[in-house]
Amino acid sequence: MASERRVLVTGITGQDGSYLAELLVEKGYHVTGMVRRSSSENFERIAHLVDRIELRQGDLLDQLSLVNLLQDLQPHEVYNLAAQSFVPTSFSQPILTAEFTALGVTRLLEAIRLVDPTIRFYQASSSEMFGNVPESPQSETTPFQPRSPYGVAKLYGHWITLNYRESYGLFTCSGILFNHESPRRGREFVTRKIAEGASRVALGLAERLELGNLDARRDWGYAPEYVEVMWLMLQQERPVDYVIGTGEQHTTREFCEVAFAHLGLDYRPYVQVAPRFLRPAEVNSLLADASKAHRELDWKPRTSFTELVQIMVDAEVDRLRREKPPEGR
Ligand code: NAP
Ligand code: F7E
Repeated sequence: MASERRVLVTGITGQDGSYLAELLVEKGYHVTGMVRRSSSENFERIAHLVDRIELRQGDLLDQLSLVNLLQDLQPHEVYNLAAQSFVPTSFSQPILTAEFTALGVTRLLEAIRLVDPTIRFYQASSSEMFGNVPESPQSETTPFQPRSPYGVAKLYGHWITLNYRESYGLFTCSGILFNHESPRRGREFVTRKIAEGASRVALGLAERLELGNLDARRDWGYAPEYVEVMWLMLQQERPVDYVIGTGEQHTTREFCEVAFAHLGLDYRPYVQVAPRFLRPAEVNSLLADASKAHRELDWKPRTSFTELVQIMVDAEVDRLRREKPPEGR
């Protein structure tokens, strides 16, 4: 249909991609997700959506696959959520991280410039770009000082997005999103790891949980609310970048405290620090000043920290109960 809005989402198999696809389907878009070829399918997070979206192969490492996709689909909007997004892996695989997370953005922007410069583009920027923060809270004007190859790669993606706006007049936006979590979070990230670990202890499936830095402070929000802002940014008259977060900060220790308490336990006997989970360089403290988004996009987070932890723990308990073999087997 000529009037149908078409959208391409990279990273659709990830946490945010799955929530964004749900939102865009609800809004009536024709949603195409770009997936990379793998020997086995990895569609767990979008299994409930596969009959309502289209999946097409492409890879941020392969320029021609991006050009062909845009030529075939002629999307009105592109959301670039694909990345190597795990900070510790960026220390062990810094070059691959740069290829995906940094250069991948330029490949996509070049494809847009070549195929259709009217396409609106969203780039998934990150609070990790702030790194060693010079001021707190962090807003759109806070200087960047990244502390990981991931943060450096994201900063490249951020600047190139802005440069294509200024140099070629493309409608490109960066959302500088602080940590956002959900039951669909990858299991290696600390919130999901704590939710799963605490649930395992409570169900008698584990005796302890090993973590790294318990004093790191993060501004954690609820992922389904954060994808709303990605869409909102592309509906504005002009392309503008925004910081998105809750404005509230908690330590990983507090996350443990609330998660175990929700299960009727004191976290202290169960949580141990294991040096292998410490990073070569740590971002100690992140806190968002999202007042510009409140003002201009009328966006505010709705789920509190305690509610977020409880949503994640409840989901883990349910999942583990479903997976647990019946008694006597
Ligand atoms: P995620 O769950 O790790 O998902 C990453 C996605 O990228 C997956 O779909 C993955 O596909 C895809 N991908 C990786 N390399 C690719 C490549 N070479 N070509 C095509 N696709 C590739 O990440 P997320 O938490 O949803 O985050 C979404 C985006 O926001 C990421 O760019 C992340 O860096 C950024 N971000 C996240 C947060 C947060 O707190 N979640 C905060 C700020 C920014 P496979 O399934 O094939 O691996
Ligand atoms: O770590 C500490 C760790 O891996 C959070 C990504 O989505 O958000 C995410 O990056 C904090 C860090 O997320 C463990 O040292 C302690 O201080 O959950 P994380 P992250 O590194 O903040 C940003 C905004 C992104 O853009 C990224 O893509 O928790 N921590 N113990 C631990 N972290 C992990 N993973 N595992 C531990 O055992």
